[in-house]
Amino acid sequence: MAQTGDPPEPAGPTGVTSVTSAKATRGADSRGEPKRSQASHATPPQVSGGARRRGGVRRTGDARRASGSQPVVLDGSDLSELFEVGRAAGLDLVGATRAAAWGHTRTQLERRRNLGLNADMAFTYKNPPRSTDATRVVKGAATLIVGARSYLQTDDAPPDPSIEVAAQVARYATADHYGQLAASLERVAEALRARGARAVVVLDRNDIVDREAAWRCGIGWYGKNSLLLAPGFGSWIVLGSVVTNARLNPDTAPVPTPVGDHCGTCRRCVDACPTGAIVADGVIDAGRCLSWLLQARGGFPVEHRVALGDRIYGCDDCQTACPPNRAVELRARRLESSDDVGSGPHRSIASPGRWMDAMELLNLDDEALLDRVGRWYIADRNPDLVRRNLLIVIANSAPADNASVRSVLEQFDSGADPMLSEHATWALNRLDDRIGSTIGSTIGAGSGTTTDQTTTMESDPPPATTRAP
Ligand code: B12
Ligand code: SF4
Ligand code: SF4
Repeated sequence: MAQTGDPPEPAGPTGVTSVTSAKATRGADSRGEPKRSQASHATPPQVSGGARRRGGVRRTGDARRASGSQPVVLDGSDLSELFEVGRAAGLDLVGATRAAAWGHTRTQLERRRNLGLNADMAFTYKNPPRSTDATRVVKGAATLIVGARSYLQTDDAPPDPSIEVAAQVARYATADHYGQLAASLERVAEALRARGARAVVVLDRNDIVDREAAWRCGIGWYGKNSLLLAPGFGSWIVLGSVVTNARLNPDTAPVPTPVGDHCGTCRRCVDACPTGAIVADGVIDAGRCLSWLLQARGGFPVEHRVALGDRIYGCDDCQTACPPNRAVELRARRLESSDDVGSGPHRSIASPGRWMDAMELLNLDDEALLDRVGRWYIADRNPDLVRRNLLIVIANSAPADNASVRSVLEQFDSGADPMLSEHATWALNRLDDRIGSTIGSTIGAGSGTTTDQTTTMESDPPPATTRAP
């Protein structure tokens, strides 16, 4: 069983184990932000991960209770105890850092917003000074205790063959991983409150930039796909924090060392992105990212409809292409087959809800459809945005000559909603084009040419619409 604090390191994607990235060369700023130059493989002292132990929590800490204006002070032993609470409650990794205004992150948000890279997303972009300063969450915030929960899935089963048109859900959305993470962090917050501190759980909202908190705790490194990868867990983790006014004792609970870059010269995620949304190392153009476009209001950009493929919610391509992620998956499968479930990310989650029946969903009424996609972020809870996505998935994946599929699309084509009608028109044209491509390929193959128009279409912009919208 792995000891806490020593999750195994993944092999560097290129065999490079100590690399100074563009980001890593950025030194400490005037606010004393940590340097990103430490390309250390050593697990930082404040991170605790690996095996999740169950059972009671030893009360070994001697945190001073808050009395009047006296702040709660956390020694190293108190932190260990709080980490233990988190692990017992289901966290795979937990770390701590001091709360501070993150000048660099604020600048990044403002810069990317000015460049329009946030598309029309609000989230952390809405108020960068607020989402980069934990004292806006808790008055007098001094510490962040950050937790990560793995959502690695080792069972990547193909869709049930009885589903005529299978729509794919990204792995993070197949179960309530955020809810489970929040519940685990809440146990840590309760333990802090029991010591007299204020403590609030934040995750995946506008409050703070979750990854920066985790990076500062030494939980992982920033990948070129912008995701945070934890040694031994990869990027299959969701992140959240407990913001508290309890202070770290600088002598016994030193600030951790961030994990150095492990990407090296690898660029697999950049190359794998179907829309070229990774526009610079660690920078995503949300206006091209399928994960955002599936959630955004309005029409789905025509130029990215073919690239959407069969995705109905979220996109995992820049993660499945990632060598450290693959290594983590392989290792987890090996552990499963050897019954050694005591170490590493061993949560064996079959993929419930990873594949959905697109035709069935499209036939549901508003209430039933929203019920089926329950936890997903859908702007204004507007079910037509889900239908919009389904129409594209069907256009890309349904058997092109299936009469019943066409008849459903024709109903939307002539329906009252202009957005859905336009997407249905596009879908019917796409089916026509796919039939044309198949015939073209067959003729090409028969005449000895190497034309493969179907393949080309998967990466090229869609053909011009020939049907009147
Ligand atoms: C907005 C948002 C999105 C947007 C934009 C994503 C983006 N990259 O900005 C959209 C909708 C596209 C999105 C998609 C996804 N998201 Co999202 N999203 C968020 C949210 C709400 C805010 C992120 C944010 O503030 N971005 C702003 C920029 C400034 O932050 P950043 O990208 O981290 O920027 C840092 C790096 O650029 C780095 N950096 C700076 N210089 C350099 C230089 C180099 C060389 C490098 C490598 C890095 C680097 O420093 C910056 C910060 O200081 C967070 C939750 C939260 N409250 O934080 C979840 C969050 C980031 N999302 C998450 C997830 C799971 C996803 C998806 C995987 C879901 C899916 N399967 O579809 C995809 C992944 C797409 C991708 N490649 O990013 C997780 C990520 C967990 C992880 N392991 O990193 C988060 C943290 C939610 C959570 N609490 O767990 N998301
Ligand atoms: S989530 Fe998909 S579209 Fe977005 S950056 Fe990753 S691979 Fe590209
Ligand atoms: S695929 Fe991307 S995130 Fe993964 S190691 Fe390579 S460059 Fe880093």
